[in-house]
Amino acid sequence: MLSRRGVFRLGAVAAGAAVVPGSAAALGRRDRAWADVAVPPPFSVPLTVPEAAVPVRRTATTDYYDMTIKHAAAEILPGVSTSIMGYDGRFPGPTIRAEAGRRVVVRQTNAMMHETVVHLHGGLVPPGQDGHPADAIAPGAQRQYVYDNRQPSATLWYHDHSHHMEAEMVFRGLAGFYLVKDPRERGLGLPSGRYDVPLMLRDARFDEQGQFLFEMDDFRYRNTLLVNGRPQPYMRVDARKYRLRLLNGSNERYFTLRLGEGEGQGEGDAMTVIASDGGLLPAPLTATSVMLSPAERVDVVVDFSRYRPGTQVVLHNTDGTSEETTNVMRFDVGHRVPDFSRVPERLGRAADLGEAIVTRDVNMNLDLTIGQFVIDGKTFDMDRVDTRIKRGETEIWRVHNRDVRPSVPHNFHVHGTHFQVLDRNGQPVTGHEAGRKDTVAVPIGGDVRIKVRFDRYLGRYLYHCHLLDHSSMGMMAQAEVIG
Ligand SMILES: [Cu+2]
Repeated sequence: MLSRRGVFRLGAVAAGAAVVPGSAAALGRRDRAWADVAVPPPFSVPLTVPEAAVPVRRTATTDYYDMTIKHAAAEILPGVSTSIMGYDGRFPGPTIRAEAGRRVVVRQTNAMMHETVVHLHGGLVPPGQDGHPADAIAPGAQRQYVYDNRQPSATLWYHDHSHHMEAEMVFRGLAGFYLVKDPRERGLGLPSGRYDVPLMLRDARFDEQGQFLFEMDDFRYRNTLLVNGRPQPYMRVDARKYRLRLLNGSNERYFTLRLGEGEGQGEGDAMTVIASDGGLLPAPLTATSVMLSPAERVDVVVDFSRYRPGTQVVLHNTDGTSEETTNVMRFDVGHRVPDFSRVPERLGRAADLGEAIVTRDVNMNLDLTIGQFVIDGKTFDMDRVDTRIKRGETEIWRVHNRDVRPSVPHNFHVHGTHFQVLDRNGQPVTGHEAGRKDTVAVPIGGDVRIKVRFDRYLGRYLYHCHLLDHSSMGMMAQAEVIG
């Protein structure tokens, strides 16, 4: 049964983001009466889990994968074929499961008409493997990415990073999970196998024909929530513990996630937070809600055995402003099954980043005179180095969001390392944000201090806002790590 989705409602503002004068969002605000494609009612479509990528060859040290980046069709809305861009034509892309210390080589063939480049988000890889926009794969060409996986267990993802085009290309489907597992994690006894479930949360906008409709910065109209490419799905779960790897794969939407029966009012049910962007936390934490800005990840363990079989538990987005944007997915609790998994008191280890030697300021804002987003007054230029940083030296970066009027949220992503968030608006961060991060929310008019150190490779790494429409419109810069 399909229901016609309602027209745009005033107040359906994603993430408190601004209407930018002259932007598509501002223009669209005039009562534009368009008919959207039929979107199914919430929780009527089963969740699917992205299929695992299968190596074409395995040696003693290395797993080799072949992927083709291509235009394809996906059934996202029931009975509707939507054109997508996909890794192996999948939406989302296949999940790569990597072993720490064991090399992964991915040969990417670009079968599209556009150039593309693949970034491993959260990967501690040399600049040449990081997917810099200068390293684009031309249509018809191939590129081999070598990932050494010299990093602990973590939920990473790979996605397009094309110059000025990453927003649209990720929106159209160029994203997939990349999960690293280390021997230490194997000994912990966390839920694994089919009880370890990656969930890519994002929004989308469809036209009347059920095709993706991408307009720059029109987040207000991206009101269809997808989990692993399915609209507001349900998932049958056993009454036992699950590890849920939550990734915000949206371009611009923020999620504040709560779990509970009913309408999602009041305090959420407890989730055990075990990991952030950079990997396992030192110790598990209990949270009743988690906030994720675009590209952030959090791994939680949820024990469904505390619910009676037959209970329907909803993952709510309390940042949502309508039924469409508050109901993310539903877990339908089944029978109790034996559960030998556990969440031990000690989980991961993170190296101390030491005392900072250098302090820098990074300023992010919308420059209304040029209608572009800037960092320290400049739009991205791939031939310009914005910051030089000595390898092995610890720095504190004060990242400022200067956009108060109009108010625009931003976040901050650094390639090539994991940082520690010291504080936001002077207050220490808590929960998953206290773990190692590669992306952090920077509130309107606020600032975030992070402690950063590049230990590994020399060369150029990007830093940028991960509201991808902003980075596509210039909000990106690069650091050169020097010896
Ligand atoms: Cu931004």
